[in-house]
Amino acid sequence: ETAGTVIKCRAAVTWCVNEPFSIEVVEVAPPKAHEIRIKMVYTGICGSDDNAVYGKFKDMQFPIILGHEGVGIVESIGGGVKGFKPGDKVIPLFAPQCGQCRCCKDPRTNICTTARMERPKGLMADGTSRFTCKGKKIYNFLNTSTFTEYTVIDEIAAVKIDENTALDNISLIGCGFSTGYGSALNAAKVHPGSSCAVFGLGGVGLAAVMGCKAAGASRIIGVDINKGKFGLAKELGATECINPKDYDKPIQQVLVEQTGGGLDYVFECIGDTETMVAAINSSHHGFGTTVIVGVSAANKTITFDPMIFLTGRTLTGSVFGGWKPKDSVPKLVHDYMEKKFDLDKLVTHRLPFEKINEGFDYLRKGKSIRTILRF
Ligand code: PAD
Ligand code: ZN
Ligand code: ZN
Repeated sequence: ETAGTVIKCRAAVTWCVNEPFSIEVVEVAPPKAHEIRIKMVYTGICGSDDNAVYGKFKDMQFPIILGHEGVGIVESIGGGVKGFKPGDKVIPLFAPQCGQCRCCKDPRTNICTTARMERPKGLMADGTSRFTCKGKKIYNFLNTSTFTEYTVIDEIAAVKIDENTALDNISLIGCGFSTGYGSALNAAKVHPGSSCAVFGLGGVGLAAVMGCKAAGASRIIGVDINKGKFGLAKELGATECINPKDYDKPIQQVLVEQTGGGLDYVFECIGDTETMVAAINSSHHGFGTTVIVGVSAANKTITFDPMIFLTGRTLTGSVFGGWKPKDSVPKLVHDYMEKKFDLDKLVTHRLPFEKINEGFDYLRKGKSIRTILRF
């Protein structure tokens, strides 16, 4: 019986920017009102966690417990919690859904006003933390923090899934898969017969390729500087792959030439401002749409010739693939169980939780798509 008590457990703490993960014993306080405490079962490693290690997010505070793509089981609930009970299988939501704010009530967006995406502060809604280690307060990451055996999450930032769900790979629905897949289906609304290019063939970009294919695109061009990603990209639906390093001219020029003037839809799944501009310039005038999915570094900006938009191109972006998370995640889990899409191919490595640094090493060296850590 752990409910109501402080739990001591293992967590991967990031003490400072650029430092390896340190497996520590942390204290996890019981959930307060409208919070739930979750025993993590699996967590994936996403490109955003890596960006966070390098301090790419604005106003992020250390020491911190990173991780946001996970799945677990409710251990206990705080006062006033209605939608969860101990034993429920849950997926944490780095993009919450309060259901009450103007954005939650508007079908045009999935970005809940409580999300504060631009300024993650790393604390619970009451301004305090549930994690301590060696007497120090530890911050959370994107409302979730999954690199720990137990975490405490606001009830608006988690969702219950079917009790019969196999948990092995389902953590990917908490971020990478849904983000990429939804960017094609919801943000771009790719239409049958269209041409698409996906910049960056990591977990997110490959899921975007899957989304373009599911939407019936007839041409899907994968773009990556690591040709080791091309095999899987083609297996998942890319009709061709291009390495910008193989050309003397800029990649946007190559793409425009090869597509008779540019693409219908372009996805930036890298998080680099230069490739964002290249993506915009690869889209066709009059109707080309670019979707920014990658997260750029804090304080970076892009500039462009206004003629690009005057001549009818569209630039947009999406968080979590545009899915309203509480509504959509259980449906995505259901569709996965019904084999309507196959995200298992995105999982290239499995490791015990304590080998987290090895998992990040695979990501940084371009060897993995998704590593799943088990607790
Ligand atoms: P990843 O590191 O697995 O994939 C990035 C890919 O980009 C790799 O295959 C690289 O080789 C490739 N790449 C790097 N530089 C270039 C370049 N100049 N030209 C072409 N290819 C290049 O990361 P990921 O797929 O997990 O995440 C990708 C981005 O998406 C990252 O910025 C992450 O922060 C962001 C993200 N956004 C959301 C969202 O809700 N918008 C969610 C999850 C991840
Ligand atoms: Zn992520
Ligand atoms: Zn809301």
